[in-house]
Amino acid sequence: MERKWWKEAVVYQIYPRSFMDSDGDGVGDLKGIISRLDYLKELGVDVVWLSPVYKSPNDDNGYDISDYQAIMEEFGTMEDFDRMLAGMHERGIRLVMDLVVNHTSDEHPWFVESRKSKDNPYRDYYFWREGKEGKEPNNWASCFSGSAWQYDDATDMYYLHLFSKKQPDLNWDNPKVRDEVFSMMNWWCDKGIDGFRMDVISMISKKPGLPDGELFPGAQYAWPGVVNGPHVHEYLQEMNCQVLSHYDLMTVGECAGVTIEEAKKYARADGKELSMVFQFEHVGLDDGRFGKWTDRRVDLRDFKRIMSKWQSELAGAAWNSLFLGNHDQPRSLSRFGCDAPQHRVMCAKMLATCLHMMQGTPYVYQGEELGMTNTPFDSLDEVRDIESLNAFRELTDGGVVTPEDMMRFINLRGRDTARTPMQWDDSENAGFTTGTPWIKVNPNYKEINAADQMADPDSVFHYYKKLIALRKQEDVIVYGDYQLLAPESETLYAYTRTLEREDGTDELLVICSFAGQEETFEIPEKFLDGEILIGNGRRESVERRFILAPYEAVAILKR
Ligand code: TEU
Repeated sequence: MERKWWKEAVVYQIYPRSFMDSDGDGVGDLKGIISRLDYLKELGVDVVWLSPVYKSPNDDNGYDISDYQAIMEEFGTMEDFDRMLAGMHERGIRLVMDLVVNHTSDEHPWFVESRKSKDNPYRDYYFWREGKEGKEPNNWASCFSGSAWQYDDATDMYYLHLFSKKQPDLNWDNPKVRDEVFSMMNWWCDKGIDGFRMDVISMISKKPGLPDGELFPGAQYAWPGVVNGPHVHEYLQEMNCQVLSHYDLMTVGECAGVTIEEAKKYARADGKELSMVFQFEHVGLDDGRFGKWTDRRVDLRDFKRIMSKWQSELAGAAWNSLFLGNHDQPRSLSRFGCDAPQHRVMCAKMLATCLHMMQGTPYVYQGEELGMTNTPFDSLDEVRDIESLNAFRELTDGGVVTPEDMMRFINLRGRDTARTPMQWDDSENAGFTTGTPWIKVNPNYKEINAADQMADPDSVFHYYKKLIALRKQEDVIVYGDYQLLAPESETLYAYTRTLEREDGTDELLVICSFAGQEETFEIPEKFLDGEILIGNGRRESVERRFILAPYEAVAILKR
């Protein structure tokens, strides 16, 4: 497979609002990021994915942009941005910006103009439709509850918003919209950034006529069925031609609903669209009747099946991304592992081993390298996320879920659980701010923080540092073929990676126990003379029969 820098990289996601506050207003900012660049260098990450820092009214914490070429006041200035970018590049760290162009803020000048009149030159930058029999133009649901249409009395019409009503969808079928977006992207690339993470990019092409979706029994609105639309690849190839192909970039498409076949188009090896995509099948395994609002746990056999499918079926055709958490997901340790104090450290290292030994570009979400856990919210007034607040109202008002159960689900699956401040040290507010943080700090910051872990060679932080270094050291981790072992096991995830080299074959065996009790594993004959590359236990040598400690992980390399 062709070598590319972004195939060999490890990406670190910064959610700027909660990363580091430099001026005591309780909100993270660019100067705060600058003050922590040496931490990122120490960890060894190659790329930073920076969630949006553009001017925004913050209805969806920056994913509602009112000026793509200005920095949100709370985060600082464009000069701060330039200093941050220079500081990253001086340390050999690349910067990937979050591109949110399926929608803008309703306070973006384009939309302010568009809503003024039906014949405004910007009218067709968005989707405006007449109502039907006094109702919305179709039955589409918003991802943030309710209808995907908002009535606007200025022109007695509705506009489309797949997310909040302050996030009107851009009409990508309008070539003027595409040209405006490409011009803005070139402006950022000319500033020297190194790529884009493309927010809900699989939704930008809607079916002609915006047809109704399939209504489930009892539902008032339907999933819009807008992913992988009729022109999405055409528009991305145009973007590649107008922007991406002119720079040495890494691009990752956030593609809810993407299939293997679609991923082979989005992340095609010939580079005519994107470098890679985020697929979401593994983080949908524990969904239930009300989507994410459940207390279901992921079944390991399902997890292995999905991860193995993406490892095996993309191989050679397109490149994988690897993630267990981000700013939209609960903390991976709490969701996929066990965050109980007696198991937390072992389990965090095990999950990291399981993910980072796979083929694809790994993403570390801020705090994951410390084994940070879900933050508990005692009441709704501690919750900040519009998705959770809207869902609470919709599901409890409707009487389908009790407020107590909904708070439980918010604590298990709500986005705020992973959006609380980065835990830097054991001082007040975990060293994140000298002010009042915009959202509560996880009470466990005295037990889980960066300062303690940087001083402890056995910490989760130093384990991640070793994993990240190994990816640079061993080509088999990046380019080796994947093969699942023991698919039927409900507690063990074991797989191999194999790389043919000119002078031999490297083979890696990865064994991860997801069990809270001892498990046994028979080591295949060929690995008996291998070396332990990394492990979270005290194991020194390879025996035929491993008695794995709870949440033990080990990777054995045979050259
Ligand atoms: O998320 C897309 C998306 O589908 C989210 O709604 C996510 O899957 C869901 O919240 C999981 O419960 C992107 C951004 O990552 C997210 O932060 C934004 O809120 C959203 O788009 C709108 O821009």
